[in-house]
Amino acid sequence: MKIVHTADWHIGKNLNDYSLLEDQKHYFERFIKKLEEIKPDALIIAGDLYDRSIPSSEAINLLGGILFEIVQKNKIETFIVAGNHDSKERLSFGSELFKKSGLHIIGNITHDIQKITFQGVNFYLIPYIEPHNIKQLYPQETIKTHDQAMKLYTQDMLKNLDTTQINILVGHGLYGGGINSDVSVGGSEMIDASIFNKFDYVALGHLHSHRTAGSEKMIFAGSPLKYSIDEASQNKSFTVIDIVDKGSIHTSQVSIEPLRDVRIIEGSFDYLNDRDNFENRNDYVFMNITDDTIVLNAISRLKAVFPNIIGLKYINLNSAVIDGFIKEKSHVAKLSELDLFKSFYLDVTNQELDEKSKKYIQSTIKAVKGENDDTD
Ligand SMILES: [Mn+2]
Repeated sequence: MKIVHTADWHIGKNLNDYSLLEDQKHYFERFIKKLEEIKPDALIIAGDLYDRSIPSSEAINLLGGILFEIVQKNKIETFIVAGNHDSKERLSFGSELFKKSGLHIIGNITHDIQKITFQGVNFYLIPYIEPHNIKQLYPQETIKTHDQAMKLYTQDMLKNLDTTQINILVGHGLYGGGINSDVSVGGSEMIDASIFNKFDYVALGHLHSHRTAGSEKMIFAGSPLKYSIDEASQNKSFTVIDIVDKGSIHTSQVSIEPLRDVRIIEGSFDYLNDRDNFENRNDYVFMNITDDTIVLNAISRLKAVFPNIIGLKYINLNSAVIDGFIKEKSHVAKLSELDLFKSFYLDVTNQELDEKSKKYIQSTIKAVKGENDDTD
């Protein structure tokens, strides 16, 4: 059996002020083409399908279209659990109906863990859980951490696990802590992944980089695209699991070229501001500016070269320069809103605010502050 494992789609996500919907459309067109080549029997999406618990209509339409292509047109049995970004209830809409089409969505947390046997392989599906979700099922127990919650929630399932069969666990959360784990984050959200040692494969979501959570068969698929500047250096991929038989399971990674990359570039303002120095200027770029003085309106000037700039940082400013800048601007705290705007206008345009505009700004300020407008 061949299974594709992916997670953390975050459909509808914005990167700073930019909607990534176009990037996601581009990605998933290619993703579906890859599935048509790979021809997996099953697809696992391990949580965080949407970026928000109430997704936009554009995001819902995009996901609906993708799932139709995968489940209906390509007949790939699809297993989905809700992540912490998804609304469990909303994601569960129609799930009973969809089952018959080969789409299994587990959003709500039920007393018994959902087990679906498909082509002789058992899929155990656990959505993202918070301790209070499990407290509702076991009111008499004291549950403080995610680890305690998961141990309690899975104890019956683990007791009854038939280890002569092929068992796959699907989960979303901060699993890790094993000897071979790349995940060494502490805190109350951490779940000891070793409780799933007896599974043949553990398909995880939550962490956005591809990595293991305790052993090479416990894998975070990672997000399809770079969703923050912290992910700029990550290689994005999805995982293909080839199950020959129990004890013979192989995994490999498949990458898709994004419409726009997310990357960090470094140089002097003059270097960064010269379009001839760069290709792929539509990428989402963060600038590390090496100048030791502040450049006026740097971000709006750089936006002309890099329309999707997501931020900048001066990495060589010495504290004397910063102190001077703060001192120079320290009077602004004492200015009235109108004087503040006048000073801003002068900074940006090099012109004084004219009388007509001044009146307009005055009445706008009053309106915002909820005062009566008596300027007319
Ligand atoms: Mn998550």
